[in-house]
Parts: sequence; structure tokens; C-alpha cells
Amino acid sequence: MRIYKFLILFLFVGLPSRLILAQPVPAQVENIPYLVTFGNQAETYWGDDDFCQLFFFLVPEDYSDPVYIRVFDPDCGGKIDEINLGFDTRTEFSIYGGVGCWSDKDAQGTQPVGNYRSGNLLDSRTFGVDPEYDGKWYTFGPFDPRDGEFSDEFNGYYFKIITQGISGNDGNLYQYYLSTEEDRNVSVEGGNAFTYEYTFRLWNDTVNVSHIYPYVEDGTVRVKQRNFDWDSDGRIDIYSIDRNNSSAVVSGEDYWSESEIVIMEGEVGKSLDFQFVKRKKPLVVNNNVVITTMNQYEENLRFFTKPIGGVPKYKSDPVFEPDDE
Ligand SMILES: [Ca+2]
Ligand SMILES: [Ca+2]
Ligand SMILES: [Ca+2]
Ligand SMILES: [Ca+2]
Repeated sequence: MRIYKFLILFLFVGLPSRLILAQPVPAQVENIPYLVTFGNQAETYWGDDDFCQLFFFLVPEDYSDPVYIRVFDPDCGGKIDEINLGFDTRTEFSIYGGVGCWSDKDAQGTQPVGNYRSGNLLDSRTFGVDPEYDGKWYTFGPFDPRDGEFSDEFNGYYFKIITQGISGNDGNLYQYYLSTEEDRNVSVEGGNAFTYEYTFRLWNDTVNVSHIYPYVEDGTVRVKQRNFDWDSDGRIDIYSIDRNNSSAVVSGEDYWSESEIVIMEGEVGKSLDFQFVKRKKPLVVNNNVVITTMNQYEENLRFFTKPIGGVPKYKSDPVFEPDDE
């Protein structure tokens, strides 16, 4: 029996970490501690411009078993969340599928306006202070992948999760996981997740560098980034396979800043790497921030948690092909 247990443990630990850890949101390669959404009575200087966050999950077409969308620490109270004069915030999590859940243009915006709740509502639940879910996972599902909206771009089905602060003024910090299991986190092979407007918490230290990876679609010539309430916290550096650091303009308290880069040919069809390097002194604590990117047509780019084309590494040494004799 003892040997049997040891073998099971060995087999589990021996799995490639990529398989186990590929689908948390935020993902490991992003190194972002938490997503954050404030109650809609908060002032925007807390770091959330619109008290709402949309994310989309992609389930590949060849995966036909049920999927679950899990939320870590969905309540607003306890240790992780950000208190503002006593916890009184209610946060609504809603899952949508069906035609239009992604393809409706209002779902691809950066503000909760118009028909952003497009598609079929599959499930919804509101959390306030709830010790039962403090530091714990809540599971939505099971969902049949075919109840999502089909995307021929990525050969898979989209689901949408909308997290909205419907009352109160505190900050709800949380994470997601697209899982094949109801009671634990197991990645859907080939799955992914993305958003058009990322609202998240930076680390409460000066060592960790967080990343996001905007996907540069065909036809992109320029990319404009806009960021909100960055609290002048260090730098935003942009890298790619062809780019050895372009600096982006960083905002201060409670306002948007923006800047633009010109896209190089080698960057099209791949992801950029935006790196968030915090200020060393003094440490900015509990820094909640918002960032969006758009192309020259003012269409929003997607931040995939598993970057399309992989994490870009700058080619520091150009390879010269010898001339043909
Ligand atoms: Ca409060
Ligand atoms: Ca909590
Ligand atoms: Ca929370
Ligand atoms: Ca902030």
C-alpha cells in the first residue's frame, strides 16, 4: 500500500508542469498575482475604471468532455481582498455562451456598455462577504463545449465570464481556472483565455516583473497602449522577437496615459511582451491597474494568457546566412 501511494505521488509529480499549470488566469508566464474588480461605489482612484472585467475562454473543437470555470476567492472579504471602510461589496460572476457571446462587437470593447452581456446566460452567482469561499475555489459548470460560440479563427468554442461589482466600494481580488474537473484544477489541453481590458493587481514587492502578451493580428501597423492609475509605479517595457525594449508612457493616480509603437514585420502574427517593472523606492503597495491595447483602426487587441506564438524572446544575435558561391 505504501509503495502504491509512493508510485501515485511519483506519477503525479512527474507530469510535465506545462500540463498541470497551463490554464490558470492569470497564467504562470504572466506572473500577475490577482485579477481585481471593485464594487461600483468605489472611487476610480482605487485602480478600477469601470468595476467590470470580461474574460473569454477558448475550448478546442476536438475536446468534447464537459468543462468547468472555477473562481478562486470569489468573495470580497477576508485576507486577500482590499477593504475600504468595511467590506460591503457584492460581485456578480456570470458565464455566457452561444452565438454572439464573443462576436457581438460590444463584447469586444473595453467598457461595460451596450450589449456586452451578449450570448446565452449559462450561469450566474453573486458573492458578498462569504467565509465559505474565502481563499477557496467556486466552480461553475459543467458546460458542454458546444454551448460556447464557435470560432473558426482558433477552431474552438468561446465562453465569456463577466465579473462586475454591483454594490459596495471594496476591491475583490480573484483568479480563474478553465478545468476538466469539478473539484480541482486540471487544464483543458489546447485551451486558452483572453481579455481586451486587463484589470489586475501588481505585486507588493519590487522584485517580481508581471507580463501581458498582446496578440498582433495580420494587418496591424501601429499599436497604442492605454493604461490607467499606474501610480507612476516604475516602467512598462515592450519586447518582442524583433524589439529590444520600447518604453511605454505610464500613468499616475486616477488618469489614463497612452503611447504608441510602430509594428515591425516580424511581430505580425505573434505576441508582444509588455513587462511591468515596479519602482524600487518607495514601494507602491496594493497597486491596481488597467491596460488596453488597440491597432490603427482602434480595434482592441487581445491579451492571451497563453501567448499566441509563445513567449517572445528578443533575438539578440542576428543570424547571417553565408552567401551562395
Ligand atoms: Ca466598503
Ligand atoms: Ca476573500
Ligand atoms: Ca476575492
Ligand atoms: Ca493604481
